[in-house]
Amino acid sequence: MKPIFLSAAFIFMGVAASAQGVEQGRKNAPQFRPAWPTQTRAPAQDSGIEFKVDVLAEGLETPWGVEVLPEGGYLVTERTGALRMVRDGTVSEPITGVPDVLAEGQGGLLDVALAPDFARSRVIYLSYAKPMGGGRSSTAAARAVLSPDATTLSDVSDIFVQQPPSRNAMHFGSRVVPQDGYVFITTGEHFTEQDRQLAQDVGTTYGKVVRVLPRGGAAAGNPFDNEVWTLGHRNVQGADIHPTTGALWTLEHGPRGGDELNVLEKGANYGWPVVSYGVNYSGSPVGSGDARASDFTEPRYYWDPVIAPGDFAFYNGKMFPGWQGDIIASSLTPGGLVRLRLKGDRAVAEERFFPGEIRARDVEIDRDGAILLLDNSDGRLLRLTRQ
Ligand SMILES: [Ca+2]
Ligand SMILES: [Ca+2]
Repeated sequence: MKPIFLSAAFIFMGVAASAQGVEQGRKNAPQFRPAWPTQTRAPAQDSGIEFKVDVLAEGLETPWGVEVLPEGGYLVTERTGALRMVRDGTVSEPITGVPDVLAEGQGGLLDVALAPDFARSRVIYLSYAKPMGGGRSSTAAARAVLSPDATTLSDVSDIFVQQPPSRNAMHFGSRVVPQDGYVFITTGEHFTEQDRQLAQDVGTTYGKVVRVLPRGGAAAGNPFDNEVWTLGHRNVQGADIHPTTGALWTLEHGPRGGDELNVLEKGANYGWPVVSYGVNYSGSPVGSGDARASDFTEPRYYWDPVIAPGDFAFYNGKMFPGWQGDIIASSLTPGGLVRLRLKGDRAVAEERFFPGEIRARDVEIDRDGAILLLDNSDGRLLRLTRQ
């Protein structure tokens, strides 16, 4: 492991807490007011943490997902299609048996996650962009069994394939969150004005979070008697289970402004592409031109300008005891880590680390409470510990 050096925590005006949010520039949609004062730009907080950063692996090709193995080591996906093991300073050859992926646009091999009974079953789940013929693709998720020596996948089968396939290799999501008895998979809506409308259509799986059985098929108790759990999402690349309520929380990419933290409730509609706290990349209004409407569930937090969230975790480790239950999110733009202090389901403070220095696609908590980050631009797996 070799250490690298990143600047210390972003400190706002040198004070421990401020009534103002972190320094982040002008809003793209200043006409929108939050539904409550800390729904965006919660007061900045400096927890005084200095990280030591070790490089566990480098030279990875567009790394997208990382997972901690109970026996030590890390599984890492590369968006170009390889699943590898990082252990003791070495990066393995590609693990065989990974499904074919469409590695175009934003597509490719995406997330990797362990089944709750992995220690006994060796079952893992992958999400990926599945080639569907005719230049089309779908977000998909597969179940597989990892060999004891972590060189091979066997018994590989899809548990979810998004419908209908799209010609637009954009906005695939996707994270996989396995639970006992079912698996959550987050998706996207393939970006275009036409495709995004399907985020409101519960007969399709664009712009949805789905809940399926561990071997595929709609889970019992789903709200629409199909795979759909929630609707009205744009491009959901962050997901984790709340440590006390057991609810799935998600982070999704907004347009220009309007990245959202959502608490998922069975059957709820999160509004895209009808309402958004951001505007289209062209500057034109999204949908109705409003940020909210009574039919739609409000985000618990939003960012404008965006943080471009890769993933997040509820912090549960021992290394940073003051952060228990906080949201630790990875940011692609401006980059680095974003920490949200929560009270119930609302944010009360925000902190940033390493903006502009790491294009962080994924974040995980290591077995000892260290924070793992995948640096998407430099192909590195980083481990952050207390200095
Ligand atoms: Ca929304
Ligand atoms: Ca993650």
